[in-house]
Order: sequence, then structure tokens, then C-alpha cells
Amino acid sequence: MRWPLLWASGRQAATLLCYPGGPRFCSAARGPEMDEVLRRTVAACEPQPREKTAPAALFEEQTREFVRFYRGLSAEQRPDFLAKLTAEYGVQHGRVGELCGRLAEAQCRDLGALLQAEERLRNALTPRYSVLISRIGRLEDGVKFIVDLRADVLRYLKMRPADSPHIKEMNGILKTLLSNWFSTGFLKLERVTWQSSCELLQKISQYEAVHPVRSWTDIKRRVGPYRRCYVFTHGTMPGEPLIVLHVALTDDISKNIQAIVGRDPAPEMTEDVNKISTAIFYSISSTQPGLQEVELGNYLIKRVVKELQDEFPHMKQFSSLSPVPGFTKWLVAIISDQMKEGTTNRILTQAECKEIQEIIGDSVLEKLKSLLITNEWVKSKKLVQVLELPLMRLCAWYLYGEKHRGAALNQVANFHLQNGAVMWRLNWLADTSPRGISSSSGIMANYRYFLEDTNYNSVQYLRTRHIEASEQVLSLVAQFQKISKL
Ligand code: 0OR
Repeated sequence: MRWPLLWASGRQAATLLCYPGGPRFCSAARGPEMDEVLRRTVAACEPQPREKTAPAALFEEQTREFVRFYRGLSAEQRPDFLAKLTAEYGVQHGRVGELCGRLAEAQCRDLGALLQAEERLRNALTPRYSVLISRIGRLEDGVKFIVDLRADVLRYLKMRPADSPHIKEMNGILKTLLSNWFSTGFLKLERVTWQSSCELLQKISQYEAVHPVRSWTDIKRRVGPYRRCYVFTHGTMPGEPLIVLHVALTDDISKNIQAIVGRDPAPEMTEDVNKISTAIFYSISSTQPGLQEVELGNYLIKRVVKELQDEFPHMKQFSSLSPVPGFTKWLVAIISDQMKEGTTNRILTQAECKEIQEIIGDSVLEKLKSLLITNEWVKSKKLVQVLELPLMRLCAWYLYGEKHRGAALNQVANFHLQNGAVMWRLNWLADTSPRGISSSSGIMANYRYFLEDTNYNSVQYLRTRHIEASEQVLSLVAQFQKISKL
């Protein structure tokens, strides 16, 4: 019964090692052996018509065999395997065509015949590997396997978007399945504290994607007084935080991240509830690439708001303090375009151009571009002052006006707007870390959650792509439009 595994780890490994150019499937490995593995593990898992109600336990060994086999494949081998699995064990197109004909006939007969024909068609439209996937979900560790499988599928789709319609189909199936398994009712909210397990604290530090954790003292501060850290976990993946949200408890809407992730407050300080009126969501990171688009972030923020309201009934303000990743890159591209056109008029007024020229000399655009790429501009106080208005204006446009398929181009903006937040304030020199300067030109945004409006804003944004923004943001956008004559 173990031979597919032997094949994977023994014979196949040897074939792969001998293959020039690295470990890819060679024709021998793609041949009858792989077909046999798929036949034994995928096709065999499909109940035959008479076994429709057969217990899943009957197929458990084949299911485990598939999991072991897949885990034994290298990252380079998996795409080929997935391509074969999805193409050869997907929807049976011939059968669908045949059943469509029968459906048309059944429409002329009674309701019973119609419903039966529809059910047959529905079954035929379901890829054959789906049965195996749902069986894997019942194994211990099976859900985690499927989360990781989807991560592979997403990676594959990124690598070969053009030639992967079957894999795209599998992605849709896995996403639907995972969205059901990971919907709010099945997620457990946990607060992380200094008393949480070392393993959990270490994972929280490793997964932090927005403001990297520098040391144990740093993480101690992030779970200490005036700070909260929450995670969602799932019963099938114990000890694994799926998504992490860091919150600062303040008395006003924060404008600067260094004030939050810097040296204060000391971890041994006692929290004064009277100084807390505001929750600042300053970092959110999902940890499982396979759960992309499952909307865990939206659920988590909503649950945390409820949790905070229970703990601090007088809490009245909820806002993010978010980076603007991609802004500097976008800005540099705009400057390059302007250089080609030989003009500065889309980004700077004549007066601003003159002021900058007085500081950095001639060839303003070329020098500005290089100062932005190297982060050097922040070293000149004068330049920082002169650039404030133009960069804030450009950033407001980047967040509010630049679109991808109608939605905000910037992923962070899109995330908070989808959740129903308002694009509330842009803050100059809000993140002066090298990362903050190089990716966001130091600017950070507050997306504010007015709880009574979030549902309405979210629906408006999703349906019409309307962005609810404050006067500050709209005024900066209007200035940009006037200068660039948009
Ligand atoms: O996975 P999705 O982005 O589709 O949606 P989620 O709600 O599950 O996650 C949203 C996050 C912002 C948490 C996620 O995209 C993420 O971790 N992004 C990288 C870190 C960040 O920009 N905050």
C-alpha cells in the first residue's frame, strides 16, 4: 500500500536528481506512474453509483495516501502535479453536454424528472477531485493541508496565469470551501498577552508584516499596557494564529507610528482607563497565504471593536493608522513620466518648483527622483518642509483617485474602504523609519471607523466604488486635480 510514497521519495527523487536543470518532473515521472497514483488516490475516492452513501472511512487510506504523496513532492514538482490532477480529474465536459440535452427533455416532462436531471447535471459540473478534497478536510490536519494546497494553487496562478484555467477553477472551489469553514462562527477570538505561550508570542513576532518586531522587549510592549493584540484561531489548526491585529489604546487619533511602536509606554506601567477613549488599529497581518480573500481581516476588526466596547464602554473613536505602501514607487513613476514629457506641471506648481530648485539646484525632477529613491530627501529640513504640500496632495490622489478595476489601487486603502471606514486623514512624517520613508514617503493614513456608518459605507464602496473621504483628503485631491488639470 505504500508504493506511491516509495515512488515519490525513492525512484522519483532519483529521477529528479538526475534531471539536468534541477528538480522538475521528467517525462518518465509524468508517465504511467503518476497516472496510477492519481487513479488510486483520486478516482478511487469517488464513490461508485451503488456506494453513494458509503462512509468516508472506506476511503480514508486512499485519502491519506494522496496527502502523503503530495507532501512528498517538491515545490517545483507540485505545479505539474496540480495541472494533471485538475485537467484529468476535473469536470467531465462530455457528460455535462449529454446531461444538458437530457435536461431539455426533462423540462417537457414532470417536476420530478426535471429535479433529477438538474441534480445529475449539478453532480457532473462538480470536478471529480472535489470528493477527495472534502474527504481530506475530515482528516486530522486535513484542513491545514487544504489551506496550504490553496497557497500552492495561488502561487501557481501567479507564475502561469495564462495557461491555467483548470487550476483557476480549483482555486474557486477551494476558496468557497475555505470561506465556509473559516466563517465567523467557527473562528475563536483570543487576546494575546505576555502570559500567552512563548510559541504564540514568537509566531506573532514572526508574522508581523507591517511594523517588524525588533526584540522581545518590543513584543512585550505590544501586548502590555495601552496596547492590545488579538488573533483569530480555528479549531482544526490549534496554536496557529490565522490573523493578528495590534491595537493602541489612546486618548486621540494617532498621527505618528513611532509614538506607538517606540519606547513608550513602559511594559510595567499601569493602565489608566480614564486616558483611553480611542482604539488605533496600527497593524493587521494575515498569516496563511491559502486564506487569501476569505475576509478574515474584516471579521477580526468587527469582533475586536465589540471586545473593546465591552472592556471600555466609554470608548468613542476607532481608527487605523496605516502605511501607504507603493506610494513612493508610484510617485517615482509619475516623475519619470514628467521627465519624458519635459514638464513638471502635473505634480508641482511653478512656485514649488522654484523653491525646490533653490534647495537642490537645476534638473529638479531628476534630482528629486534620485532623492526619493535613496531616501536622502528626509535629511534636508528645508526640503522636507517644501515637499510637504506637494507630496501630501499627490498621496491623496494616489489613495483616492488611482484605481484598479474601479477599486482603490492601494491595497490597504481598499481593505479599510471595503470594511466601511472613511479615508479620514493623511499625516506628514508619520513613519520616519527607513521602511516608512522608502515605501510611503513617510506618510500614513487614518481610516476611521464611524460604527454607525460602516455598513452603509461598505455597501456603497462595494456597489458603486464611492470613497467616503474627509474634507482634508478631498481638499488635497481637489488641489491635485487643479494643478494637473484632471
Ligand atoms: O487576504 P485578503 O487580503 O484578501 O483579506 P484579509 O481580510 O484576510 O486580510 C487583509 C490583510 C490586510 C490582513 C492582509 O491582506 C495582509 O496581511 N496584508 C499584508 C499586511 C498589511 O498590509 N496589513
